[in-house]
Amino acid sequence: MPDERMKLAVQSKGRLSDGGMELLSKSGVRFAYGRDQLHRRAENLPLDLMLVRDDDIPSFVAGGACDFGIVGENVLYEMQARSQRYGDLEVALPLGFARCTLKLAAPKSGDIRSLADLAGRSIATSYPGLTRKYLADRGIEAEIVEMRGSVEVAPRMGIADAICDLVSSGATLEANGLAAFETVLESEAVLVRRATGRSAEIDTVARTLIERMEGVIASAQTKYILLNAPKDRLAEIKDLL
Ligand code: PRT
Ligand code: ZN
Repeated sequence: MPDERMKLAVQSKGRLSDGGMELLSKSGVRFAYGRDQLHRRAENLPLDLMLVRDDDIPSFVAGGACDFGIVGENVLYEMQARSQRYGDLEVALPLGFARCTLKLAAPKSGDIRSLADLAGRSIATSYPGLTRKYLADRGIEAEIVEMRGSVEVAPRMGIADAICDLVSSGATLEANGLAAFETVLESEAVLVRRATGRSAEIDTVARTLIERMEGVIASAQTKYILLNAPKDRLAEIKDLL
């Protein structure tokens, strides 16, 4: 097809949408203003955004409705742990934002302090696939209680003995009297794609976008510092930096 456009799924509203739109903007992609809640059309690249819930992104990319998506590794690997349908998805580029950690945590006042203490106990989580696999790989048998949200209140409400949830600052755990004791997954936003089955034309557009994103990410990780200093103390300053 002569006018094929790359379709990229981005979260419509939430922690991934601002970071995703900022990265696209810094990568030089300009979008036409429009009232459409679901689509944004790039003006200077053959690229269309599809604005959706983050949980639907792996499914849209796996099914071919979109070519690429911006999603948290936590959601991507959870879907892959749940179903073979997502087996063909791969990370095209780690994006360096929306960093968080999936952690096992339990009430500070209780008797669960380590992985071994979870044997025979119950764990509330929105990540049953990842939690189940993590425990099974380590030979721990525990009951998984699946919850859609507010996982941190489960122990206090007597729903489960422990939780497995995303943590960034740790404030939510602290406010609920919980302490983390094990890291299940370190996560960041990633650009995801199918390993196979894209046209050469879409891959050319994707390569351009990925190269620009790499440039933006690399420059965000370096700092340009100007300072006045005595020459004879340069070695000392370099050590400090
Ligand atoms: O509506 P939609 O389904 O699209 O959005 P959502 O509500 O599912 O997702 P959203 O926007 O909350 O998060 C999107 C993605 O951001 C997640 O899938 C992660 O990849 C990433 N992310 C980064 C986080 C956090 N940090 C985070 N702290 N997602 C959720 N949290 C929650 C966590 O679940 C817990 O409730 O924040 C709380 C803990 O935060 P702290 O700072 O108190 O530790
Ligand atoms: Zn979601």
